[in-house]
Amino acid sequence: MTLSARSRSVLAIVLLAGLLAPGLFAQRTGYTPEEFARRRAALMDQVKDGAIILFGDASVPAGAHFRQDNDFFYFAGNEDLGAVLVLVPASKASYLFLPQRSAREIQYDGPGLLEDADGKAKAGFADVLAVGDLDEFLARASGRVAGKLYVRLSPRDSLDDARSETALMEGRRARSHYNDQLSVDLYRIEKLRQRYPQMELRDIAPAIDAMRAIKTAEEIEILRRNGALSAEAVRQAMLATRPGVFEYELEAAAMAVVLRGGAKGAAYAPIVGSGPNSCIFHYEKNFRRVEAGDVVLMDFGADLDHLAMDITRTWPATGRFTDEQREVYRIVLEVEKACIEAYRPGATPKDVRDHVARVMKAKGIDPRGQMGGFGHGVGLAVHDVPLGGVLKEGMVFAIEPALYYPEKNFGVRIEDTVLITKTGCEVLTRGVPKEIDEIEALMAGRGK
Ligand SMILES: [Mn+2]
Repeated sequence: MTLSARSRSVLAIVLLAGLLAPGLFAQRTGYTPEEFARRRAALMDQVKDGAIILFGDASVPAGAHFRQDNDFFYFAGNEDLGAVLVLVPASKASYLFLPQRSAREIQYDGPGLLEDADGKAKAGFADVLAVGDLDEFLARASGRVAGKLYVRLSPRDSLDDARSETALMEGRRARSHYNDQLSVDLYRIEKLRQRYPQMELRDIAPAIDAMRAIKTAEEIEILRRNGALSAEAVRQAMLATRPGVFEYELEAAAMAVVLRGGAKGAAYAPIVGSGPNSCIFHYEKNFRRVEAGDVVLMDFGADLDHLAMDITRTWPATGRFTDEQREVYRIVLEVEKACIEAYRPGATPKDVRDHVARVMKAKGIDPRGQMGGFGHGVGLAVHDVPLGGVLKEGMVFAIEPALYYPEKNFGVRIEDTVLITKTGCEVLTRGVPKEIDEIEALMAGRGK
């Protein structure tokens, strides 16, 4: 890494960000313990019998903040390493199992829930127990669980991969027989089958997905704040753009805003593609110097309170689109806005496509193959749980039409994250301009 130039620009931008929108940074969001207790009760109401077992993650990835397994966090609200959550619907009781740690481990990593008497009482568990006692607990509970263990048999999702994408990555990893060992999730399933051959293992993921698809009031508050924070981040990247700037400086401008706003980081590796890189869907090297005549395509969102956000904007390096860029930009923008108009409870992908087709026809615009439809859900994962074929109030979607012209060294993608409301949708990421004249006016005022 070229440390000196890079760290100097990060520092300058952090100092700059200190002057901005204090309201956005002074707020705090988060969850109450009651939120997780409500979710556990709702899952037990769906499942009714057996025991539900959810495993937390047991290790911290290298060089990163710890971020708990999504499904475990959604119900446990706990970020201790190596934790296991057990719910017993027959008695409506939930138990958290935690590893017992030495004084030295606690000295290094800080106290967890086992060491926190107040926290234990507030978290609403029937008991917090040592993870070494889990099998004894399950043996004692076997009479009450009717021979059924509900565990996650479907793949996990992660911060930036959907369940299906995790499975895809696992498949790719296993291409070589040197790498085809079972994942920790599959190992746990095998272990449960070996230890409890008399028990029937059932997949809890569909019940979890049905809940995660509809955002709660606390989640909506966090998502609104993340929408505003992530939008401000992209706006600052726009303001920092000029010919000669490095792509990574624009990443730094955005990161400074979201870190200062209390986000754990980006929800995925920030994509800052200038010129030819704007045509690479998941470009994240961000090391090119931006040239006059380029567009910059930035795809960015923060990870705030365990919820992701997803925005893409495309803007001209000089602050003025060329005629050709402007023409393509307008098509993508009109498709995106027509999608937003059509997002309301009850709408299907076909309804959205039909509306886009009608709008484009009325405006005399050839959408060049961009037809709209549904994007992807956004929540604990950037590519969140599957949301089915009909929009419902409380769902959150990213809408992301795009057109790419690699032979002309530019592509345009415009993406907003929206919350489905009673009557339509609320654009959570509206704080960053997308109209051509708004972008050009903002950039005209940015100084040289
Ligand atoms: Mn997206």
